[in-house]
Amino acid sequence: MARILSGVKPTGKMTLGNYIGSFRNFPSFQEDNESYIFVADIHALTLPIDPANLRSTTYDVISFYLAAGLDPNKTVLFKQSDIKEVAVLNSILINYIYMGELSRMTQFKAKSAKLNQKKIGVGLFAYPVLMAADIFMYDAEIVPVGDDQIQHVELAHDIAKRFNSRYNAKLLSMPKSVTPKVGKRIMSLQDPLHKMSKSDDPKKQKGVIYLQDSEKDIRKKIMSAITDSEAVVRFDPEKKPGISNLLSIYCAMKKVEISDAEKTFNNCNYGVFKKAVADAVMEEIGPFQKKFFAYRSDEKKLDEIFEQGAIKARQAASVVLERVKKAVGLK
Ligand code: AQP
Repeated sequence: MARILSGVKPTGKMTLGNYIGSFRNFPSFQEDNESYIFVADIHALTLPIDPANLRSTTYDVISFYLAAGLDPNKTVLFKQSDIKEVAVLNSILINYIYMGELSRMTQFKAKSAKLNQKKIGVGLFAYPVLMAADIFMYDAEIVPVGDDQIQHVELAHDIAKRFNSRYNAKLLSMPKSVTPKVGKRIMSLQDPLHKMSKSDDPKKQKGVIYLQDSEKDIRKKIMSAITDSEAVVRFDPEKKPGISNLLSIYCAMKKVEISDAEKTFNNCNYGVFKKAVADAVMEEIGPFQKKFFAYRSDEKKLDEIFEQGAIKARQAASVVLERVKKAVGLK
């Protein structure tokens, strides 16, 4: 039995990348572990976001969690901003991490490069500190994430080591990330060297499968995915990024090995292969979408789940905060 923690930022329409890399995997942890899954709404403020969009997307994310199979009786489901303790822990931790460490974070470099250099928020820079606070707040040891978040979990591990050794006690958990075997980084269908992201600019949206897209749009996006001229279905992310990405999507959906899929599509043309990928996606995403819309239609029920989750999460959080406050001399 381990403590599990993960979350998703409600920053826009969720993508197939978020689904495969992240919340699709959460339910597998809830049977034999203590599982804490949250909507990272404070993290969503690290880049400009419209308030109405943030409110609505917060409900979307919890509905996706429920549709993926998370059960509020087995998993503590909550909203990050409901846990006041995390703000205090964040303010403490921020003194135990160095500017150089944060500057090296790949995600900060990628996201800040897209902004006006004079308007890069401190919140974006310090994002990994709040993420570490989220992890420590519930004594989490396992953090299921996609590939792009591994570096942040490693940093949290380093902060815990430093903090625990400074006070010579086991005050913070030492987290490890877990990523899915296939699909830990789903790439854009139009630009397969870049990650499929929910905040991709509107011109790039043809390369992004949104979980709320219609079947027609999903099929169209897959059928027009960028490939290559070799006409061989083979996994080679360097030489064949488009086909390799489609193979990852197919294997994640069908839960098969890449080598088996390569055999299945041996001698197939790309049109036939793409159709099989689209069928595999719709087989899983079609029923998932129906469940999502059913949960999403009842905001009152979703509020109740958030309220109940916050009570349980704050109980766990207050234990950790007391421990840390005493250790550093705030109590
Ligand atoms: N393309 C992806 N492939 C696999 N996993 C992915 N994740 C995101 N994109 C992919 C995983 O989804 C979880 C939640 O991500 P997040 O919303 O908290 O932030 P993110 O990693 O920054 O995701 P996006 O879609 O790129 O969001 P924006 O555009 O708002 O910054 C994480 O576990 C992530 O690894």
